[in-house]
Amino acid sequence: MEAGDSMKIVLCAIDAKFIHTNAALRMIRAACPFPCRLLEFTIKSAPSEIVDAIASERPDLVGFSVYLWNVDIVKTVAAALRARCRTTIVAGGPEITHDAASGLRDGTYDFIVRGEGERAFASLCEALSTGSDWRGIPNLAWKDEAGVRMNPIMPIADLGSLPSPYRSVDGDDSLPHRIQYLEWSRGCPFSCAYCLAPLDGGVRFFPLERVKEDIVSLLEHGARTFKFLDRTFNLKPEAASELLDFIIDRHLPGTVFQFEITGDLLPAWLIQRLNETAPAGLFRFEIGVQTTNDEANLAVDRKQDTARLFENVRMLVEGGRVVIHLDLIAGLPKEDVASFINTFDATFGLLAPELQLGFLKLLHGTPLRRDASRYGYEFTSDPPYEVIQNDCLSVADLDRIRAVETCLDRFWNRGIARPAIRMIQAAAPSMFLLFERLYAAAIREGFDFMHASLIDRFRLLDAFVSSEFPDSYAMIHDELVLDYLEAAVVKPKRWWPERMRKSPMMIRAHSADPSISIDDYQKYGVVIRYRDGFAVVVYRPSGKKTVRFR
Ligand code: B12
Ligand code: SF4
Repeated sequence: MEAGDSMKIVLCAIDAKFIHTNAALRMIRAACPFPCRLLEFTIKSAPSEIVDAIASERPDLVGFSVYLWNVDIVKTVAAALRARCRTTIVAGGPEITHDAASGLRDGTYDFIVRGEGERAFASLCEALSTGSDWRGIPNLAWKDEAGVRMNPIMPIADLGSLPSPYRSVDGDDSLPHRIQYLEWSRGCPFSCAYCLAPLDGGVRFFPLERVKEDIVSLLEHGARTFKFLDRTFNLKPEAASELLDFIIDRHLPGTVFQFEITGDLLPAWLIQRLNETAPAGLFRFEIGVQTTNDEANLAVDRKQDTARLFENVRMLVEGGRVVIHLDLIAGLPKEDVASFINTFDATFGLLAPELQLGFLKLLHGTPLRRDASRYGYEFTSDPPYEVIQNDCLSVADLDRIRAVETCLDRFWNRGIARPAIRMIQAAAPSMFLLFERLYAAAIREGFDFMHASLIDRFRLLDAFVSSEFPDSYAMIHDELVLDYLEAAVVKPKRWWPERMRKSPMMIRAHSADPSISIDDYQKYGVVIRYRDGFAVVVYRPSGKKTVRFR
């Protein structure tokens, strides 16, 4: 490329799955003075397909966005591209920001942009196109004869000056099917030692009005699932409430907005307001509990008022309007297996509809990775750098936690047998130990966690409950059968032995709820004994309905 020419730029995103979108490259494209072609793939795409697509654009410069989930495939693609055509290769993103030297030393990338990329990328493209000196551009790293050079990272102070990527989304047919990532703020005021957010350069906000305009524009273009990337959306509760009210006002049927919330910072008035005004299912709050062990929190510099956090979550779960997703991390320093069992049992007891049990990752750039030897950490050398063991949690302990995570994910988080599991939880001293025994029973039975059908899952649970809770089995069994019928979309196969004479039961059901015709009861109904009466689930083509009667 000659100095003065307009540059041909390709930006390449490789997402974890199709439903995700790469927000970083959309922001970078919007801020770049040259037109950029955004090519988006997933980690399942074949590297050769990605290389072909990029090379066919004959780009002067290619920008890759590098995260933990795509660092390997990006490297493969970049190396193949370098062998195939002459192009400048630039990389940025959290996985390369804190490991820039290795990406430059092996020659994969010509430039790395550390930290926020909008300004640095725009300046680099301008400098390359005019042939001017790029050595002074903040955030830029490169390699020359003297070795790797890294300019200091300068956070963008005035986020409002960055153009929005969401005002020209015409013609993007994928909008309704993918998550749209929105930003109101960047950075986090807290300093959890396992997290990258504290390194992002302090909390800064985009103007609220701009965020509202982005929402309106995306809704108009068919987007329905949104996630705010703010590390703590509720940092300014009054303004957050204003934004939530705006969304309540403007949302369309089927829209979902997700937020990361710091649970102990939620004021009671805001919870109350949401419980009164939020349409059920419109908002999903992801709340990090991580651990209830104060010593572990102290070790990772995480400030958390667990009592307050639990109280707030309880209010939200009881309110039933906002979908609550809680996160736990196994493998934090000072948390042995006994402590983790306490953390799990207490958190599960909140009965939030989603509880995600994650395993600690020792991310490049984090204080915990630097201090790893102090806590005896061993972790995978390749991404995702997951804990293998530390000085208080052995490989075997982590295997126990993994077994529990499997049951949690395959039953509770998928909404299978919720009411029955709630009854089990009320009767069990420890859900951790119970899930662990369920896992062992499943393995004995040769149960296939990945591919098990609904009927297999319920059969497993029923047999397990009959051996674990013989005294309350009858009650939990009734609940399991009804849960199963309600989970099925069309009339399902039975797995319980009891049958009843149908006709007289359907006449009784019809007197309890005459809105369904006798014919429909007979044709589409399945009747079961339920508690001290009966229940019929009617699978009419127009919709399913449950009728309880005595
Ligand atoms: C969305 C998201 C996901 C999505 C995937 C999204 C996708 N496109 O496929 C999902 C939910 C799948 C996911 C999963 C995980 N994630 Co995640 N995720 C995020 C999240 C919330 C948003 C990323 C984002 O878009 N940010 C907004 C943009 C604007 O900021 P940015 O990414 O930092 O980009 C800026 C700069 O980095 C730079 N930049 C970025 N790309 C480029 C490219 C060029 C050319 C240039 C010049 C600059 C540049 O400029 C950008 C604008 O300033 C971040 C946290 C956050 N709020 O950022 C975590 C984050 C990226 N995830 C993280 C982690 C640890 C995980 C998991 C391991 C968590 C887990 N389950 O244990 C998994 C791994 C998944 C896997 N399959 O292996 C870590 C960091 C990982 C890393 N080093 O890459 C983050 C930072 C959260 C944290 N703990 O701090 N994640
Ligand atoms: S874990 Fe959450 S609260 Fe802690 S530093 Fe990261 S984003 Fe902030």
